Amino acid sequence: MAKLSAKYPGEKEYLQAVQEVLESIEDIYNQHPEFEKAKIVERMVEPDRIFTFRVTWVDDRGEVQTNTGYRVQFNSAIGPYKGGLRFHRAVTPSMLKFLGFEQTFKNALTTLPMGGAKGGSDFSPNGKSDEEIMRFCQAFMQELWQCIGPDQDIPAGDVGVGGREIGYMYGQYKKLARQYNTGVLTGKGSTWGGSVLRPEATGFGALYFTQNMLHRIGKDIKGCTIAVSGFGNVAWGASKKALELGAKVVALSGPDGVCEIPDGITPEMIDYMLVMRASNRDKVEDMATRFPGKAFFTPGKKAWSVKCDIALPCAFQNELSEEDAKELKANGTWCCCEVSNMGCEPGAIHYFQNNGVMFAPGKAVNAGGVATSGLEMTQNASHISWGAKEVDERLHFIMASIHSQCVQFGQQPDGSVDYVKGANIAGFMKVATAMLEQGII
Ligand code: 2IT
Repeated sequence: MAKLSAKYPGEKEYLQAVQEVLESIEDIYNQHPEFEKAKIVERMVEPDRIFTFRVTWVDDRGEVQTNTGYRVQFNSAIGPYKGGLRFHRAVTPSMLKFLGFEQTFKNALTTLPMGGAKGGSDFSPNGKSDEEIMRFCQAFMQELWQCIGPDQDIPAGDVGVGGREIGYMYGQYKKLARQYNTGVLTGKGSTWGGSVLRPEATGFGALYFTQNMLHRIGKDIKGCTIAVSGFGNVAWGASKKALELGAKVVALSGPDGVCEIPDGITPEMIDYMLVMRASNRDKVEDMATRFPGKAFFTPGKKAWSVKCDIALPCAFQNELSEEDAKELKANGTWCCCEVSNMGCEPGAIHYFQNNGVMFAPGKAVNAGGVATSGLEMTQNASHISWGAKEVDERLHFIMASIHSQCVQFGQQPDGSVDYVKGANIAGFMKVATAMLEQGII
């Protein structure tokens, strides 16, 4: 860690993600001298390669705009590079390195053969028109297409990249590469190679994982109150499944504040989340405006200020601080499943773990998204498409398998499970063993 911090000073998110994994694997690493001999950790924390490129496009006023695009190909030990693209004003190499690093272990947990990658741009979709989004996606793909391929590197969506953006990028990829293999991107539309349930999969998978955790201790999610942060694709899928399982989503938040929903979210509100996402306004207040008397907006507050049984961070890294963790616990929260990547600050995780709040990390909880991308790749490669029942059954199986890997590697002497340790060790052992077997490369 000391060497890495000196080499990459200021890469806060990247160093944070590496530190968490190294802390978890320390004991098991020291039991394997062959890992140390092959310098597995030193090799694993460095991305295989990073592509950086200029993206220039013209806005609706005719002005020329320039952004920076990236693709971080992190690790290919267990399969081709796989991971999403993030379009957000705060994107930096540090952010994409943390996400690519996390993706490597997450993908290893899914049981599917996928390496880790991440990419994106400091382009902000906020306030952009549909035409501007299309022109940006096309300009971005003008560079990216040379780095990717269905057997090399398969991007998908992340924050700021959904079905619409994947559509524009796929269209441009075909023009440039003259390759018509749908498997080059996942999260496609369902009529042109996309898997049914891929849009829902991250949120659905997170709720299946939560159910697994609760069932292990003899509880059920039915009747529980849930606070959700964000109102994008992940928050949408999580709210939809929570409602279906009989839980009550009592809060949604955005960068502008929180909406309290005392009687619980309704199907109409869940549908409206899609409208809010497509508007590029990034304001959760719109929910309260649309549903007066049912959703109540407070500016500047987080979802963690609302009393709930279960907290589901579904938005952005470091969105839940130690202070938030304390507030949740004081209000009676007894479980937090991190759905966003690295959604909780280290202090929050430690506080939960030391104060009897069950906690599971993003790389386990949110892996249903990329796992269903893996199922989309399988369907594309076989030129078939599965129905919802088949995909959902596989997703259930994968989330149960991730949960049991966490239990296997995270079981504590007192019978409880350290899900952070479990997920990190299970993912690490799979990647490390594959790297060892493939020699010094
Ligand atoms: O963080 C993630 O796992 C994603 N954004 C999904 C990646 C994917 O390739 O589906």
